[in-house]
Amino acid sequence: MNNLGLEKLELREIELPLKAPFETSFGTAFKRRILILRVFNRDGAVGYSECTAPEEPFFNHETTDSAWTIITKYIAPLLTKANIHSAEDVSKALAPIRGNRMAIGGVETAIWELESRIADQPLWKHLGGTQTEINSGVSIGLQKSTDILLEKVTREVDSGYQRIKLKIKPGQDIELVKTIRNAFPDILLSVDANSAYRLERDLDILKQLDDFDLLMIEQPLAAGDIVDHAKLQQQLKTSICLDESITCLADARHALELGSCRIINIKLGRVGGHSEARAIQAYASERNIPVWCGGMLESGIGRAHNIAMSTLAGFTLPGDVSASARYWNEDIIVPPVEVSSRGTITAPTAPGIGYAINESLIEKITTRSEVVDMRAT
Ligand code: OSB
Ligand code: MG
Repeated sequence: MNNLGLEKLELREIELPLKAPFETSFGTAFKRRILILRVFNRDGAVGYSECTAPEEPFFNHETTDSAWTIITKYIAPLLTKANIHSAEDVSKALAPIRGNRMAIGGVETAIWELESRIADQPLWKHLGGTQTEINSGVSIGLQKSTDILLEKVTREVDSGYQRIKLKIKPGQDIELVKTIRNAFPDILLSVDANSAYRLERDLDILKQLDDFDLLMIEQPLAAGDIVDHAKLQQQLKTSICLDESITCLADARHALELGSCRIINIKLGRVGGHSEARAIQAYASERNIPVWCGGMLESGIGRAHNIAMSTLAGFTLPGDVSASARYWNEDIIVPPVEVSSRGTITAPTAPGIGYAINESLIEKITTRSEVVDMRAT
């Protein structure tokens, strides 16, 4: 028995060229190979989502290809056998799968979207969101020169974004942060290292970052180095924010109990979907730990899910959810995500993710697809 009446799951890989390459400490993305999911129920209702797994296993272990395999071979069959009465049941049913949370999150968020459409309400309300407007920041990749970086930061500050995040790595850190801070003494500024530093080797450099009044230093050390992050936090004035280290509520609890961070970045895919994201923000909120919504260079569908999640009360800092036009010439949702001159995004009023889907564009850029039957036999 399956009250949501799940009948089939469609996977599509689409290819979207990025307007400009995006460089982090772990590599450069030139285009995205994005897995778009569509779940159908017996009454013809549909739910859309995006799996946030990147092309290569450098951010975490997952990839577009690994997610495809895990979804078709394990997630769909487990859900077919399970008793799925509501979207809240999905993550429990998938608990036997170790890791692979971006694959799980892809399917889980599609089922939440389906359920909100059946309930005829915006996904953000269906999740319990209360903020009708979310605060938007930008993440700016490593650049060829500090002059180019300064130009990019200037453009984003001028368009109204509320917080600027700079990617850093060893050898490209203090000098660029100093330049941006001198040019913009008052902006909310943070840095993201994507695990590029090591405590014993880099403590001096990391301590120098304390001079720039940063809002946070995101994920300086390796994902598993939660003890070293705690040691580092004790020696810094600046708050550490964890991204890669937090894959579930238990990780958040461990990090907060150890004192490994004072801020948490929540990414829907990384934590396995809306239920876990909601649980983490509630847990953090009770402990006065601010959270914000991270990004994985999503297309409009993933972006819309991020907007819905960001309306939950615990999301008190500007996130990395920015305008579609920063990344895409043409997005797969209509209208694209737009950001006001005050750096805000208004939560949509239509049911589900609240944006129309450009099906013909999706069809045109699909490179492979597969449909998995989910009817119980
Ligand atoms: O660590 O936040 C990150 C992009 C790809 C992989 C990891 C990260 C990022 C970003 C970009 O910082 C955020 C976005 O605008 O989507
Ligand atoms: Mg990050």
